[in-house]
Amino acid sequence: MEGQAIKFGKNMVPLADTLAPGHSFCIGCGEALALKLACKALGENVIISMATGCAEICTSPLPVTSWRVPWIHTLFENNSAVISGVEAGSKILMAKGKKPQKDIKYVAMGGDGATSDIGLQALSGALERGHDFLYLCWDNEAYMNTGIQRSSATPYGASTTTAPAGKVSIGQKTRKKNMVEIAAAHDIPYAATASIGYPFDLMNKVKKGAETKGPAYVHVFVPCPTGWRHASDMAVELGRLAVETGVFPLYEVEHGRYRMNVSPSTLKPVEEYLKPQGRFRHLPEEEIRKIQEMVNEEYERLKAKAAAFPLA
Ligand SMILES: Cc1ncc(C[n+]2csc(CCOP(=O)(O)OP(=O)(O)O)c2C)c(N)n1
Ligand code: SF4
Repeated sequence: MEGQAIKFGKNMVPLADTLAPGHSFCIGCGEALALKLACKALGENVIISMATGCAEICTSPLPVTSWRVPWIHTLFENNSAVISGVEAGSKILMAKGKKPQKDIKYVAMGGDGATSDIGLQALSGALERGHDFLYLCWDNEAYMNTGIQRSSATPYGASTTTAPAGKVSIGQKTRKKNMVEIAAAHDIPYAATASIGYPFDLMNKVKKGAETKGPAYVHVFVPCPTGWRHASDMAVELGRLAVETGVFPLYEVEHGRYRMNVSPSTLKPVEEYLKPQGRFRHLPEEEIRKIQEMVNEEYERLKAKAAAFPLA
């Protein structure tokens, strides 16, 4: 099945299905959809290391597993160190003429907590050493697996169990850490954002990242009905609205040069994205206005960088 695909409109969908049906993700989970799409794009010749989190727990409840490819469960802290070792070790074996001989892709995956907080040091080390691997971050904007605790990727104003909205607080008071810029600051050959609202763009970026020689990083936006308190049929729509409002722009960075992939002539009001989500429902008008200003400012900054340092 490796390499085979079927036509869907003007796009091709890989037949590879290395994540078997049968898992325990919540109904309507955006992370489950992103994982399925990424696995299709990655194909069969892949070794995956995965930090603890929803994607790990929901695909490997012992004694069963959904994985049809070599897959390693790692700690948060050592995910990128583990894939570095797998890549370096198997390349030495191949140089000595031993199996595996195929063109294997090395992929590490983790949630936003695993990536932007606890696993950041090992990830930075692996990017800096220049290992030939792809890192995929599933960004549902909190530590969801253990009960919706805030992470450094939780956006301003969101209510979580450890930064709850109430009489004395509006919820998260800090701004979302920009992981793509941190990855790109290592001057790696490929860094990008993707969203489940744009599934073909997502698959293309995962494929491109996996085929890049050297380190690649793709940050994937995955709405979470349980943690964001949105309807279970809204994950894909919110994945689109985040892009259309400028909350989560789609772009690529190659050695410091930028390309915006979707740039609407006018952005939709941020309120359209915030309103369907229970985690933002407490926000008064002035806070929504403040979020709109933050989004406008960050979007303009990104556009300026893309204009000043464009990708050919
Ligand atoms: C060092 C460490 N701290 C805490 C935990 C407990 N823990 C397991 S899964 C998890 C949440 C993972 O969150 P994230 O990485 O954002 O992925 P998600 O579940 O949201 O997909 C936590 C805190 C742990 N396993 N290791
Ligand atoms: S908590 Fe959120 S990310 Fe985790 S399985 Fe449920 S919907 Fe998916």
